[in-house]
Amino acid sequence: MTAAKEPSVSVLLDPNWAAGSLVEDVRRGLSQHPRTLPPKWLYDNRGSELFDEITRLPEYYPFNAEHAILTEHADEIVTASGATTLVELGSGTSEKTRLLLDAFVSSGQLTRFAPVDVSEQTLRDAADQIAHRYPGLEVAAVVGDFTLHLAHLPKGGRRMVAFLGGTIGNLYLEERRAFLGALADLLEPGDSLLLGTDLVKSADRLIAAYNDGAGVTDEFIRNSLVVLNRELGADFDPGAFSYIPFWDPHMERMDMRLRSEAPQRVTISGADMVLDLSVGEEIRVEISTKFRVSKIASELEQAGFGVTRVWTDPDNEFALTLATKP
Ligand code: AVJ
Repeated sequence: MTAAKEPSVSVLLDPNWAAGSLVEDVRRGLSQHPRTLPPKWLYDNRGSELFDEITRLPEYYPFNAEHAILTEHADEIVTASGATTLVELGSGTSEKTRLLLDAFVSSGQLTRFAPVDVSEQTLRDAADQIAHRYPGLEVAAVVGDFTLHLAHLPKGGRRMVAFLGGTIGNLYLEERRAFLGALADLLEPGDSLLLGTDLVKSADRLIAAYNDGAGVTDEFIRNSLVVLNRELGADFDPGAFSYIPFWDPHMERMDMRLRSEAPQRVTISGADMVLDLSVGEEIRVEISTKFRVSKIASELEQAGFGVTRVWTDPDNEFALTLATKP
């Protein structure tokens, strides 16, 4: 038996969010129409806990659908990738990744796991657990933003970059294009991307998944205001907003907003902003784009990947695509 190695953790994100890109993001986003907050700032410690709770909600099918694909096909994915290093972007608790790691470990081909996430505590906990569960595996965690810190991903070996959960759906088309293009540029021939995407389905099922009966998603989205209050000394009253999730059939995406229930003035001192919100005015906190298999393939090919294989769950709710750098 090899003893568990301590995971290494590199911190690329300033632990003081207000000193980093949060201020810029907030200034830019809140002066747009509709006013917008980038979803990555949802994942403070509380937000990461709430998201973890979301994955256990009966209505939140994407987690279970992707889990089913990995349970069924992890061995094929591992073999098709031929990877010796697994990088995971937006790894969170890396819960589903264990299915991949199990298959990798039994194949004997994996030597290194590099999870990347903005939430430092969640990442440290996940890295510790994984290092203990897979002794002999080198765990090199990165506290960073996958849209900014791609150049710092570990190099060498054959890499598979897993980007699971449908998180790519949080990005707008232009952002997806930039992200996939940058990723394709820095990968070496033979490296691959395992991309999880939620698929277009009935509006009822989608809305239920983002408007759960227990109100966890509402609290998760509302937590964005708590983050701004704490990090930027803002004075949002989260209770003065209501949570409005809706399906945009034209853009084929869920759109999650907070609506001001009263005329209110909000001061965000750390961003030097005063917002006058009218009754009914909305702040978009997150989008979650849903895909068709043909659209995934064309976006990947435009970025410079070749599609190696696509797996879906039996109900066709979710897809995992393995795309390879030629
Ligand atoms: C983590 C981005 C994949 O879009 O489904 C869940 C986040 N937001 N419920 C998603 C989320 C509200 C989730 N992703």
